[in-house]
Amino acid sequence: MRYIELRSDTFTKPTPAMRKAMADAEVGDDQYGEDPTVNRLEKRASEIVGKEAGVYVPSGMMGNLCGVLSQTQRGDEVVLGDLAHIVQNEMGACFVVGGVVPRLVPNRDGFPSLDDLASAVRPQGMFPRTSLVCLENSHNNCGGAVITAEQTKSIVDFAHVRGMRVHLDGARIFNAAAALGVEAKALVRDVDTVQFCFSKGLAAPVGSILCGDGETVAKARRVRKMLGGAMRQAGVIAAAALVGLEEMRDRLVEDHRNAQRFAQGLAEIPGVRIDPRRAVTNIVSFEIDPAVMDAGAFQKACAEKRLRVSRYLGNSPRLRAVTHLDVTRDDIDAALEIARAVLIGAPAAVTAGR
Ligand code: TLP
Repeated sequence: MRYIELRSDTFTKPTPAMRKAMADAEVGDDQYGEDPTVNRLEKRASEIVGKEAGVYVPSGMMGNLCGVLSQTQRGDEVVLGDLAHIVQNEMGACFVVGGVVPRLVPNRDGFPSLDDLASAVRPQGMFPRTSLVCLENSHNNCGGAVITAEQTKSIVDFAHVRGMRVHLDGARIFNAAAALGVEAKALVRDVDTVQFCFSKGLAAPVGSILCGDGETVAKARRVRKMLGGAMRQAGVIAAAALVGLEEMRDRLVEDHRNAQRFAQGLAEIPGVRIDPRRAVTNIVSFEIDPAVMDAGAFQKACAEKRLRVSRYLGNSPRLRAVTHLDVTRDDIDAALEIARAVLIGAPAAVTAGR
């Protein structure tokens, strides 16, 4: 019996079309710029998001690292929302490896307010230089919240007049675009760099890309190599990413419908705390009333019934369910049955050994 896998959209398996494309991929040495499939992916991906150039990287984390390190110097400050994936989930890589200092502002529904930003930017003089602002769309740790092109522009305008650049962690930018009913291009038009992932909703097995102007991407290519990430016959994996890019964007709305169905179903289960209106993309964030059951115990009991959900930030009371290609509407209904059975069968305040 299979699991209903809602821990992440990173769990998708390559489709038959992806496997065929991988088997047939034309390859070369990417470090010499001679892998035709990687070159095609970089060209097509940058075209789709309306940027001049792109560099294929093994992971979203490396995309963020390349984006941040190619636009900052050691000792610079980088303004980030306190719930940003870069801050919470990336081992502090930008700060440790890049030597930049995080200047955190509160995340308000997925993006920092202009007032918070204004107070984060240092006056010139004996202070660190604030050179970069990072945004995230959709926002993982804010339950898949999205920011509009106008909201993005207001932050970018603010940053640019102060000489700062803006990097967007767009790991799930196509989910944000689908939720807002706009092209991804519109959402990234104003930012200087954007990284997005092929390995999440687009269902490819490996890889992300950093896109931006030619000069910044050329710098990022050097950063990628410094990080140990220049690749050789990467066309084998880039081929699957190309299939994801062309075939998966239009179906993300289905994942969003499933997420909404799950959120609404959860809202009807006593003991679940959720506002289904906030599930606008493929991420559902919810809590279990601790008087009914501890979040860890709920997660464990669900897993025993073959439903897997994840826990935000390792051990927070918030749980996360992510829909994707390998989750059907029937799976969602079955998942709701499991959640209901676990909670209704729960003796008061069950706690899991952590
Ligand atoms: N996020 C993963 C986990 O790390 C939490 C997931 O399952 O959602 N930016 C954002 C907004 C992300 O959600 C992720 C992955 C990344 C960057 C990093 O991508 P990878 O895992 O490819 O390095």
